[in-house]
Amino acid sequence: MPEIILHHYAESPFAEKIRLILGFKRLGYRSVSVPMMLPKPDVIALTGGYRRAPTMQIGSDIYCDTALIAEVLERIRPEPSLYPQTHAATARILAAWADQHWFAAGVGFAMQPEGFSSMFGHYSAEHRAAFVEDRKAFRKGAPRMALHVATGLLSDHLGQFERQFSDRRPFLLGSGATIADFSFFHPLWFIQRATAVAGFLSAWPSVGQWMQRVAAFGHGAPTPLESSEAIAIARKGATEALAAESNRAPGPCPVGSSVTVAPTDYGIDPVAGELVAELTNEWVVRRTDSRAGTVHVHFPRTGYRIDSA
Ligand SMILES: N[C@@H](CCC(=O)N[C@@H](CS)C(=O)NCC(=O)O)C(=O)O
Repeated sequence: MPEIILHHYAESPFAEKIRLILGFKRLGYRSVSVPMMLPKPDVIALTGGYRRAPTMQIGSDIYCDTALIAEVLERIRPEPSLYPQTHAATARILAAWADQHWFAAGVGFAMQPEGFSSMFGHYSAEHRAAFVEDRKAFRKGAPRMALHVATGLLSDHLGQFERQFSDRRPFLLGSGATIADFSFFHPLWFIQRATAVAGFLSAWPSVGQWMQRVAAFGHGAPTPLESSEAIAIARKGATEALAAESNRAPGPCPVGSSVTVAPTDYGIDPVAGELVAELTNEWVVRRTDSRAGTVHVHFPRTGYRIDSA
């Protein structure tokens, strides 16, 4: 079993998605606590520019984006599956929709002024102001979902889930949890943490019970690790063997060329390096860092762009 290192912070909804998947799969992992805003020098040493949370590290391989991290965890521990054959496509596509639009609605709702104060009230005024500035720059150019739009979307879809749960299914797609449950859960978890506005969710009690079932998966078995130790592990570790030819899917840039890869939605800081593999839904970029040594940074293709450098 490879040693899994999760770089994350407590308040991050996407990190909560992965912590719960680690619990669902009953996996142990090393837990590195990262800052919730820039500067993040130890994260950047590993990724080369990608600053979003969480990231996952195995030796000298760094995996960006929870969609890819979930696929890698499935490879490591196939059972219980996040993508059971009967729902494999539906669950993945629902999860992708939720990570984009349901997340935007969850943040739009939770971050209304009272929600923001209840979630971040324990931080100093300076920390709160710095956080607001950090997120403005992070989301520059990305549309923000207005509160009334977020409230309308959440209310409509939560009502639909509530009615569907009347058939007593325990999870969104039936008897077992899938990736869709984790992706629909984490934006609602974010709302729960904004205690001043969390009462909104009580209108949908069956959804609340489903949330308890998902939360009950827990967070797996973390043991703490310093970020400097994670960098040392990357420096002396090995990268995983690249996937077989049969799994490869040529894209716009030739393997071996210098490229940049960046998210297409927000936090669009590019990572530069040599493209070493193009898989069906994964790009692998090799880069060398003065502290972390030579690493392979992995991205999903969906939601990311690649350009010749
Ligand atoms: N599509 C990405 C989204 C990740 C994301 O937006 N993470 C948030 C935290 S929940 C983030 O990085 N915020 C800025 C930061 O933490 O620096 C994924 O699935 O991993």
